[in-house]
Amino acid sequence: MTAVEETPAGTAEPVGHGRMLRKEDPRLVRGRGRFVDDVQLQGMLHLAILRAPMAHARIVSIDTAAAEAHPKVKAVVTGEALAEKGLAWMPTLSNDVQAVLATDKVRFQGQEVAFVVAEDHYSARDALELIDVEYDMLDPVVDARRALEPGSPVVRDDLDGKDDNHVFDWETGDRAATDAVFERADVVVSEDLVYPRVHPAPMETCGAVADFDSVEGRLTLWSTTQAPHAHRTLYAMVAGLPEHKIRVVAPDIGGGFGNKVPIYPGYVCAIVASLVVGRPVKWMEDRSENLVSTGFARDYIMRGEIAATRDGRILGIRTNVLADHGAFNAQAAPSKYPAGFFGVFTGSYDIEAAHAEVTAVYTNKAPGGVAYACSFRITEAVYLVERIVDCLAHELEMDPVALRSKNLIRPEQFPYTTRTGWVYDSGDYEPTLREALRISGYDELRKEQEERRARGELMGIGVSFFTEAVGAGPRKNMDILGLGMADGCELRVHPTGKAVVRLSVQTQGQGHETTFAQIVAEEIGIPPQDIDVLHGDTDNTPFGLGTYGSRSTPVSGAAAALVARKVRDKARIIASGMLEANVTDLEWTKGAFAVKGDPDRSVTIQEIALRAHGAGDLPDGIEGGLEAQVCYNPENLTYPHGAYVCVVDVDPDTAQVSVRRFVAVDDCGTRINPMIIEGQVHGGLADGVGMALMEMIPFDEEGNCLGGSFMDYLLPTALEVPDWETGHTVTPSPHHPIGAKGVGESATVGSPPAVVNAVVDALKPFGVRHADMPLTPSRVWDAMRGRATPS
Ligand code: MCN
Ligand code: CUM
Repeated sequence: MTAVEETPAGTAEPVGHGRMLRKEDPRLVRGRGRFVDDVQLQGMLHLAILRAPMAHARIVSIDTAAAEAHPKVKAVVTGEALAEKGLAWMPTLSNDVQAVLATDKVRFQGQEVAFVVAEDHYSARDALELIDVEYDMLDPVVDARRALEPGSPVVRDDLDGKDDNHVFDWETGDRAATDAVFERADVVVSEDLVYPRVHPAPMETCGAVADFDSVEGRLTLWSTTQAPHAHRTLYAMVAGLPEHKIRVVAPDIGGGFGNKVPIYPGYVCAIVASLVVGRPVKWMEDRSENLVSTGFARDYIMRGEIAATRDGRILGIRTNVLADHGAFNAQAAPSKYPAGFFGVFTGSYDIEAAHAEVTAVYTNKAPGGVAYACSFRITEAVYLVERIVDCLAHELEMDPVALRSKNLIRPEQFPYTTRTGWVYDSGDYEPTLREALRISGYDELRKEQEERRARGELMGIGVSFFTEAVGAGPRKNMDILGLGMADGCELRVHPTGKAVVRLSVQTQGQGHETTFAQIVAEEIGIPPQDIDVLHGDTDNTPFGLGTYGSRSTPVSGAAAALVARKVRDKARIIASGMLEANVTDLEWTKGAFAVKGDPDRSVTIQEIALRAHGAGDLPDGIEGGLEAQVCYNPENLTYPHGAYVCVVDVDPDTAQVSVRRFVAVDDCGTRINPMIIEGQVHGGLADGVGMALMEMIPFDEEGNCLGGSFMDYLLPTALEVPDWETGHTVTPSPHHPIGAKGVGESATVGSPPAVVNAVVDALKPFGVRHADMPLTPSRVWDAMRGRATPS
């Protein structure tokens, strides 16, 4: 990256796409961001939640008398009290219900049991200790593999007639056709792969400030949400408040990574508390509460099988998955996709047949699923296919790059319909792979590896190639709880030629205030510095489903480009009046309309804006003002892809893995701000190294969560990651107005298999073909000694 290409925020160039420092940073780096916890309201009270200390127990009684007697306590609320108002249970994003506060039993360690509202945060916390709950211990179901055994404790006996822990069965692809190609294949390779339970762990935990105005009947909720509009609709449905009387504000958000998609009991408790006490109430969870109780990710136990010819032509892939959904099915995914977009598990390869079946179960663990930069379970899908392809390379004694290269979908096959029915919009895979090999110096690396191996050193090279499906989604087949996944966008150009664009999506660090200004700038020629981006306030932005599944650029970004074009169309008509020329005789150059063949006769967008709002006549039928609104319903998802190469060294004496190099070549179509894209990729690669080597939320046999703090749940730091080496190719999306595809999750999705493939490659001298994440020294040590670590 050269400094010359960068433009400091505040200068007039460049207009439109290109490297530009983030407009949000002056505020954030000066400590002037405003996060939920910064909201201070007159008379505000503080809420703290009492959580279950065990995974599974019946509640016998709750004595709140001592807590209520605490001088600073204003209210103590239990599940029973909520039940009287019909608020003890709330719907989840997956059409299940989840307890706001437990009434009958607690179903996971950390579950919400009661809350206290007090004058300050510390008193609220102190008073929790004064609540006396009598529990009757029950056996928990902790291992998903035992959840369906007869006699297993039933987690969800609250559901009518439920006598097992089954959540759903889902399948995709053609079983018979797949079995047939497996029958005739020369080689079949199977492997059991566990994608462990991990956590998005955003820097800012979840929280809310609820302020109910009983005179106006209006609720204002500041909350850590990635989807303010969708949350508002759900609150209206749950609490029975009229939707126009609810305002959800998401101010600055300190990272989301999917963690802030669901509605958590804490938000609902804050709302109830404000309704009951008649004062504003703040709830902010601490780090342990966040790790123990909020949306986890992954927890997929997969069996992968791949069939191929002896010379490395992949014929089919099939897989069988056991998904641990925890105590409530609260995962976020479009309604018709109970396993998210796992259906893209055939990856980037042109194969003959594929089949997958997924069974989901309840266990006594925190609910969630999907979250953590996952593109709706594509993380699991990509890990499966990229690991199993490496296992095949191992069996065939073939170079993993050569094997991939031989099977990649070819450019002329796009749009490509996969064997499970996904239509990849565009792609040109081979150049992306070649670019990654070029940057990494792949052939040289293999030579070096040979030399090192001869000296007894353990160097590994891992490759992954991924295709993602992002930008949910076309209304015809995608919704969340019945809400179509479209996004609105509104653009107002002021008389002086400055503009405000209002989005339905919600940045949590992705830089929307910058890139969306750039998208609009590119279309109407107003410099991005002159365009403010408003988002995160349902009173001031059009409806839309929010930010997750890397959908902002594919959906809302398209809306931003189209709304700008709509304004430009109107500007053209006004310009024709100003220039006394026919609209068809006008030419658009960035920022101005000129008469064709007479470039001196031109008007800038700023001049047009002034005329649009000013005195004097406008062309017939044209109303004043320069504003527009659109709602964009995507035609298809966008399918970014990438090729990654990871180089690791494993210490033969300690089994410690160190990531020496990581090369990432991403293709997200048209690039709006390359610097922000690189930032997104850097962050995602760190996620990937973290998951591959250190992150996991484990449980003991009693269901105690063993990953409840950053002492136990390890996140990668600058010490564990290398200097990232990034590159790119550009294959525009044919259906997106500016050809852009999403990129926010690409690196998190694509990098874990590259790291694991590298570690397994390093262990080749020991005959290792697979080892499960996270590849901690003890697991690598076990793998070197031919022992499986239970996972
Ligand atoms: N971008 C671009 N050109 C493209 C594609 C994207 O310049 N062709 C820019 C976008 O304009 C935007 C950013 O890259 O500023 C990410 O865009 P996109 O891929 O559309 O993803 P979203 O904005 O929808 O962000 C969501 C995605 C998800 S789902 C997770 S999870 C994740 C991620 O973003 N969480 C993040 N990246 C994160 N980054 C930060 N800092 N914090 C999080 O919580
Ligand atoms: Cu699945 S994490 Mo992101 O889609 O918010």
